[in-house]
Amino acid sequence: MEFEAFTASELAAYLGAIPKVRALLGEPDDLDVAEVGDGNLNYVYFVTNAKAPQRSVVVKQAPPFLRLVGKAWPLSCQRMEHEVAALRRFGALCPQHVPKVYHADSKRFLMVMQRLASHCILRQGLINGITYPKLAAHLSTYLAHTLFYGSDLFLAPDIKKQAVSAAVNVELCRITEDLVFTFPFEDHPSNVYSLALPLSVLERLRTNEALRIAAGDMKWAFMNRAETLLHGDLHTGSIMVNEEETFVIDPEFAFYGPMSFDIGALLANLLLAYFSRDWHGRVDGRDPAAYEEWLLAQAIGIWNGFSEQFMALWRDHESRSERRFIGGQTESRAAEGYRAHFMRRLLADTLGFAGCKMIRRIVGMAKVAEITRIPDAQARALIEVRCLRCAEALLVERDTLTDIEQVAMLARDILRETLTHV
Ligand code: SR1
Ligand code: MG
Repeated sequence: MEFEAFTASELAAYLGAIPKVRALLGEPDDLDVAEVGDGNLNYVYFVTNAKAPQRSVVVKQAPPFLRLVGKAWPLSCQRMEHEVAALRRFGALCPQHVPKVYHADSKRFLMVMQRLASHCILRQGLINGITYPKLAAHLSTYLAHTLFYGSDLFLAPDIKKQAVSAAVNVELCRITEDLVFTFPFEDHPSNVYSLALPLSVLERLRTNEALRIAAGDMKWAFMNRAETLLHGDLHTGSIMVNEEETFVIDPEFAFYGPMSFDIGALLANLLLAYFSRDWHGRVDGRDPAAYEEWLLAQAIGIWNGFSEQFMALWRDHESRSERRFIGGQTESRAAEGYRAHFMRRLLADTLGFAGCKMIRRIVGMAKVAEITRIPDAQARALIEVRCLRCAEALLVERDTLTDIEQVAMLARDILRETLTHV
């Protein structure tokens, strides 16, 4: 079927014809429809009963192009099926952190999902300097459960291989391969640089051999290590929060890839918030230091909480299963040794992916609001240079940064450095 964007009345009539959705929303004539999407890919509508505003849903529809660019960048609408399948799978694994899907239509490339009306996008919350007391606990739980239960540590090998094949997501993986791992390291026409960013800093991304090798390793890992079902785009714009709850939305980039890619995306975005805090904090008239430390505490809490819960799920599963990943006579010591080795590698890869994700947000085409909303060109460039220095260190030193506290120290050191060339 050809793609057609709905008018408000068409969408209201469409939803009214789906009994389950009509039961949630009420009569089509009472519905207000507002297009609110500000993401890069899709249309997003809030549909609300004007007489009973608590009766509200989100409708998400994939047009046959990248919204950020328009028809000049065609994309298949089938991406919506990946998103629906991933939301359902993650929702089954971690229902407290994933919005409900009420209805999906693969012919209209849309879905109807739970409206999180009392939550805000985490990126905006971080720009506003809000603390969320349960954030690290919630995100570490989400990561541990989704990453463990999609992997060969839990699934039977035949089921896992079928799942890998069903989740192949060529088009959206290609976007990541290009925009995260390739173009930012080249003089590519899609790159967008802020004007005050020194040329020497850009040059370094292209010529620093250690950095290029590290980024190449991460690209290879992304393309070849089908470890588990990933969210695939887990930045702070894909998370909705309030004081009590945390939801992970928008998994259209889901595919079987390296576990550390999701954790790295989250770490990268916390670090981007960290390095830009000085600006946003001072604009608000607040001392940024306390919030900077809160951001680092989230990074530490997410990694530590994730690794504890992931190991606990792994141990618990093996204690009850006949199938152990590391079996044999020396089973228990070898298994614990392997788990420790596994987590060290996971941290190193997390840092490598975080580095790539930070670099792409500074020099690539799709940026983040905590940086782009800084109107002072010099202040912005200074923050960008710090982000790039941190990203480079994460990539190049990923094997020697062996615990997350060291990463926090690295970030603090870079924030305190006097930069002379901006
Ligand atoms: C061209 S799409 C740009 C970015 O938006 C998404 O959120 C992904 O991060 C993608 O790379
Ligand atoms: Mg998205």
